[in-house]
Amino acid sequence: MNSQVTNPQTLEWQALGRDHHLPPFTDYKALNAKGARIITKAEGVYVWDSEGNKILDGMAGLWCVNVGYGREELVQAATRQMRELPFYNLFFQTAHPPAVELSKAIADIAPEGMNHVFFTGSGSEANDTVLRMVRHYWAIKGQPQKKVIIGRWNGYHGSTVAGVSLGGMKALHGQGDLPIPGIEHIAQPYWFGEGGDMAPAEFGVWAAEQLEKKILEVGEDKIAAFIAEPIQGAGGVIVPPETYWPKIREILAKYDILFIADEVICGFGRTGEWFGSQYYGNAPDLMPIAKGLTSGYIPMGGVIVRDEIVHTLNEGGEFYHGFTYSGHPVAAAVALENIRILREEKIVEKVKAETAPYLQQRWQELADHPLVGEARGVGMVAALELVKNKQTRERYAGGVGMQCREHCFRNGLIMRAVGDTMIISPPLVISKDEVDELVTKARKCLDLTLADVKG
Ligand code: PXG
Repeated sequence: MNSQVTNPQTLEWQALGRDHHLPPFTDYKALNAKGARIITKAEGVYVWDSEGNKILDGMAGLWCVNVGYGREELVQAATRQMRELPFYNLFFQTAHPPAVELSKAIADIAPEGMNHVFFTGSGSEANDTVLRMVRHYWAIKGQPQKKVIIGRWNGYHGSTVAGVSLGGMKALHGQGDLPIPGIEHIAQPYWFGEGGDMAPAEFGVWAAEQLEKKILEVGEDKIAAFIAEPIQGAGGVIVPPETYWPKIREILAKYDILFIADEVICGFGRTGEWFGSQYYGNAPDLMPIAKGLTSGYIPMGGVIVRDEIVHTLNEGGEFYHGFTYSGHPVAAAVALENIRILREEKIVEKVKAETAPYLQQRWQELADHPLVGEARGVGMVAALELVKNKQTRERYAGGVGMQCREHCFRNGLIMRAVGDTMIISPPLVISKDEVDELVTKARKCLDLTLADVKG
């Protein structure tokens, strides 16, 4: 990117980054060779870089800016709260209005029977909380041997020790000697990548049956919980075949284990329902949340907990767990205002009735592109599988996803690449005109990528 730099400040910021900053999920040597793209401001569904380029943010930041950029109400909410009470902790039998009022606001939109929230600073901390909470729950119930948590290969639950362990990304496991003991993984419901000769419906049942197989292998008496994202996000927007969740529900009903639905991406309207679990008709016991909770304006996460678990925790004495910033008053005030905006502007309803059907219809048009093996999506998330051969699903050797992503950036669109799966998750407030712009730019970048490989 240095070759296109015209603003001397860009070079300065890149140098500061190179000399002092260790950014997350980054190959430092590779980044330092070219310099980071510097994002300086944002409004609506657009961000601007330090070179003045206006870019449509097809990823809502990092799956989180649900109400879009530039919402003055959120700025005001944070400012008011900083003046009134910038910090107080919730340890040692204290509370403050934003934390308890936010708990109620979340209970109002959460599935039936989920009326309490434990707050954290992030989605990763939410999953660390979940791990300790479910093991503590079974210990209180006199079954301390129920410790094992079953996750899925290629699931993503964060970057802390528990998050990486619960997640099923082998590259992450390879750094830091993870997973920790007591975590098992089963196949993901990724038909396009792993369905082989099975039809999607058949593969969905097969993938769900892996849960029962694992339960029987490990022993129900040793299993604390099953954790899954309703739709895998970071793994590549993996929308399970329609048969998957009904079969999982059937299996969960047979065994005495808890169900954790990681709603960090699917929560707060992404699917056109408040939570992905509601979209699929699932009834989890615990739901880690983050991202869309504050639309990313300020860090905050949490775990929404089913009443029965809360009743048990009530009998267990002190739960020795919490973070300095659990329920931080400024974050809670922003989250409250964010939920108020989502509700009053009927943003989730609008996604369901208007913009998501439109986005999905326009997205499907990309399926006719020679590079696209599958176009899929739900609500405001979608994916394209880039292939060499549409029939056999054969990929290009060496991959084309990163090339496509680069073309997108250069042409004013942020679309992510997970291998050769291109993914989007735009702000929920994207208009139909902006959807048109997104799809037009995506097609142009597919053309440019195809031209590269045809050379
Ligand atoms: N659960 C899920 C389902 C997530 O997507 C986390 C937990 C962890 O949240 P925090 O707030 O600790 O980051 C996430 C985060 C990507 C990407 O590459 C996705 C996430 C984070 C960073 C990168 O798509 N999701």
